[in-house]
Amino acid sequence: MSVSLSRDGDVAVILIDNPPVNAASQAVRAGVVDTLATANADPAIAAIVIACAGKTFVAGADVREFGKPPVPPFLPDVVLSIENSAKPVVAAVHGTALGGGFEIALAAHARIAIEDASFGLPEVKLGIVPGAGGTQRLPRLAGMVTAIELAASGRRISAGEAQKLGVIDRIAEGGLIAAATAFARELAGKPLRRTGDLPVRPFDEQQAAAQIAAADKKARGQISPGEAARLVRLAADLRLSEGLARERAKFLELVGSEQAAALRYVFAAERAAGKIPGLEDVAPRAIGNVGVVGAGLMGAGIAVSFADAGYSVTVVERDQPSAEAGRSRVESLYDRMVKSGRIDAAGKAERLGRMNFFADRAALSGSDLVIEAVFDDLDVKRELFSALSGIVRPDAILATNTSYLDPDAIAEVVANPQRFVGLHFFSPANVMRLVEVVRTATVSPEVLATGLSVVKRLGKLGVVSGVCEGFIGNRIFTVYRQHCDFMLEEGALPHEIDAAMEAFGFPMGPYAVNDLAGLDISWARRKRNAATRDPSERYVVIADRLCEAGRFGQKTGKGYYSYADGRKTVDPEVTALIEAVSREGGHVRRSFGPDEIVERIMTAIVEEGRKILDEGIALRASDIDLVLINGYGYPAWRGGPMYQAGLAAADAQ
Ligand code: T1G
Repeated sequence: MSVSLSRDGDVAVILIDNPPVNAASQAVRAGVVDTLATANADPAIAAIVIACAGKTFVAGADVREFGKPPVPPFLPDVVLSIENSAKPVVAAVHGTALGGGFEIALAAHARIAIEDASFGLPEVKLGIVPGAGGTQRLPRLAGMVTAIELAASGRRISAGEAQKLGVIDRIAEGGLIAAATAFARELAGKPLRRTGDLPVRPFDEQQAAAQIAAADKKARGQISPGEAARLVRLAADLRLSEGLARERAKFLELVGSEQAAALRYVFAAERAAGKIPGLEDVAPRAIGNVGVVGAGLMGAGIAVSFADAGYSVTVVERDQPSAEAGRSRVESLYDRMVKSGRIDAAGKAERLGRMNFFADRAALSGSDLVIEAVFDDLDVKRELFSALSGIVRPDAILATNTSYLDPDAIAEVVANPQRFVGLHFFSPANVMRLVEVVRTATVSPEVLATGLSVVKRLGKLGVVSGVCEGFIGNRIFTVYRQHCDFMLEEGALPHEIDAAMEAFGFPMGPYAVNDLAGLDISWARRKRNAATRDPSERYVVIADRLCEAGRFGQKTGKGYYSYADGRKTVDPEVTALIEAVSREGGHVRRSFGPDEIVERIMTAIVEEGRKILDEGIALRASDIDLVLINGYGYPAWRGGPMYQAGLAAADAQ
């Protein structure tokens, strides 16, 4: 039974039970309509509670029904039957009330939740808009400007924020169902407050318009965020029925769109990424204390990620001044979060309270997992892991964050190398979702499963990669950059390539990214590898020439672009240098249009992706797309290069 009805005196409790996330499947929708009708027809019932069993309130429409012919009752009708119930309906929320789940709660006459419940309209992340009243009811409770931002971003809000906004009425102290039942009983016999009848409170037109414009700009070519924002704005101008009709029409239009299909693929790909053949029955180990060696930019970001997820964190640096510098780097990360409103001062103190900073590696002796983010040099890493082997417990997991070194060469110095794994974070580590979980030759299934489980608890996306130079992401990004440099030699200019890739949907073009990261880092690597470079391979010297001229990017005020007075501008010196290198290479320069630039790059990426699949470095093509989306800003609403080449559709079903 997906939906059951029980009675607690004069209150009916409708309980939805559709594991794993109580998605609003057809059976759930029909069950809610039937039990609601039964409760309304029962003279002994004065009020109604809608609640869910299992780990969460309804987490949305059943995404597995998308792309199939819709079967009634449709969710908007279910939601209307709740709002039009003659008896008060209280939504009792735990876990995540998302999408259609939130819309069910919004249509109830009151809402009560437990402290750690959350609410959101993530439909835009699936390339659609809320389709069961969310765009019309949320502004009637939360206010116009907030509702626009929430619908366009898909952001989740906590029960506390929801209560502050007036979206929920109470936070349950003690048992949720009991509290909801008592609340429903209080409402019995009183006039019903129907959300749809509430007016939209006066709001600042300019702020609303600015939020809508921001939604379009931030979407970088994705349609749904701006459409959701504009639907919310309509709630102030139209009657509820008209607004609902407009919302439904837009939902039906977008649900069949290419962008929605691509984003559903990405949703399925993310869930497939965590399913590793052979690990189905392997239980990950419980991890309590995490040691982080190195508190530079990367190490500090990693330490913050673990503290944010509730782990206790032991940070170790080489000496006391460095440990103090690491602590202040972490504090400044938290100060920025407090400033942005992401956490409050108490949240900062709570997280910092979970972190300790030392200058002595012996402090790691009690850690369950130790990860390092020290200088990416093999000798430095080998010395560290050899020392750690004698400090941590024999079963403590040891992880390297290396980007380019061979983890198996590090594993050689690790006692019990089956407990050694790669966890390759992307910078800034406390922001970027992607972590490549690198499967070394010796890692045990339990440690690999634990690595994936830890990454998931960090709220990040773990993708398993085999061992090769650069793993999945940097290996593909290296090829991407090579082909950009080839085009520079053949006639294109940095700003043309950047403009083409930004129009395609990347937040930044490759040359602007390089100037931001600094050209000197990869220059040092190229110089380290110069002796072993294959002379038959085409090598472009443009970047070396820029570095030789001291043009390291933003940090030196000039790189591929110049940054005089902080503005990025095309630099004729760079154009002249590129033309000189072209002449030296005997190239006849020609112009490149944006479509050819994108086509050339995508072809190269897909070609490298095929090799990565053939070599078994990636388990499935959709993993490659996830790495590019979550590590390099590839626009998710396009699905990914492998998806677009028709190589991944089947992988992530
Ligand atoms: N429908 C069907 N299955 C779902 C699902 C959904 N909405 N959400 C999750 N699952 C499955 C998932 O595939 C996996 O299955 C299992 O549940 C655990 O998921 C009209 C139209 C709820 C926060 O976008 O954000 O409502 O792989 O690994 O990490 O306006 O799932 O085990 O077989 O992610 O604990 C809007 C999407 C839909 C929410 C739980 N709702 N889901 O995270 O578990 S559109 C969403 C999530 C909509 C209305 C519109 C997360 C979660 P399997 P999981 P988790």
